[in-house]
Amino acid sequence: MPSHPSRRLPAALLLAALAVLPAAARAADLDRDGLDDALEDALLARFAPVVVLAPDERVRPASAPWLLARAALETAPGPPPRVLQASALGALAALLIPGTEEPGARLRLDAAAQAGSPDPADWTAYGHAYRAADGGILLQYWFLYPFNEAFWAFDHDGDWEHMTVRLDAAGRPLGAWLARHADAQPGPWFGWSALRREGEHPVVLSARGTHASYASPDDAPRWERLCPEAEPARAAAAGCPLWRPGAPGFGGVVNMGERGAARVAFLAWPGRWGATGAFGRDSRGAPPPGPAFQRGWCSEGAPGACP
Ligand SMILES: [Ca+2]
Ligand SMILES: [Ca+2]
Repeated sequence: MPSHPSRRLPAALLLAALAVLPAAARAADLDRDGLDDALEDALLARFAPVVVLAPDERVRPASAPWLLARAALETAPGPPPRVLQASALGALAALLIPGTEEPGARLRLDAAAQAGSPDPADWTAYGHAYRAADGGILLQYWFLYPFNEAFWAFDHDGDWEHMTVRLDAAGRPLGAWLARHADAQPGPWFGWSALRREGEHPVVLSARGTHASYASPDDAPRWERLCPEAEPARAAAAGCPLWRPGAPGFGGVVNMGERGAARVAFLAWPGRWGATGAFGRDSRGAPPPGPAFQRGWCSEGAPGACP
């Protein structure tokens, strides 16, 4: 047993925190990054990817509220620390349980939650739009899979993955970086013409279990298992589930805002998104923190682009 208490406050606290923000989200630049939020939202929807899952994928995507409703929040180890984040989530949690606002805090997922949601209506892509260093705009799409299930030595809860679409100063798409494993800040580059597309939506393949992003079956190392087809109709015919985030029946594209001015409360929470690491063991280090605390968060951004 860990020496620090695990208390269950899943839906009650965390979802209450999530509900705090929408009324304020009507401001033109709520996330204070200098970009009009309506423009951010429109661009994120316009260029959202089509994600092709492996035919035998056992860990499906989820939304943050779906996962938080199926997890306990554990305090950080060590003496009661000071509050580091003043997010709605951190502030609310700190009122109730000192230590939950710390980077060492973490979620503990219900065992059944590791498989993700069987309902595509829960599959939500999380957007992050910000100014690029070259004057364009960058559109990140973060995908939440509750578990990385590949090789036991590398498994962990909280498998946040991402890709980044690059627009030039005129708003034209130039290409995308696809994050995969250690190459995730922002990952290998693919020009727009090198990406398969469905309209203006780039198509990416999500590797089985690891959920790393690839442009085509040939793009992946041999140890990864992908859908053998990247063209959506052929992929569907091959039994590969398709995830079109903004299309009817799916969970949408949610703009998270910026870490210092979040539009969803969970973004500013610095803790880790799970408690299980390699070989199924309890781990404080293997499960990653949320998107805004990963090194790829503001890749290629202009100075001060991500407040
Ligand atoms: Ca903004
Ligand atoms: Ca933004």
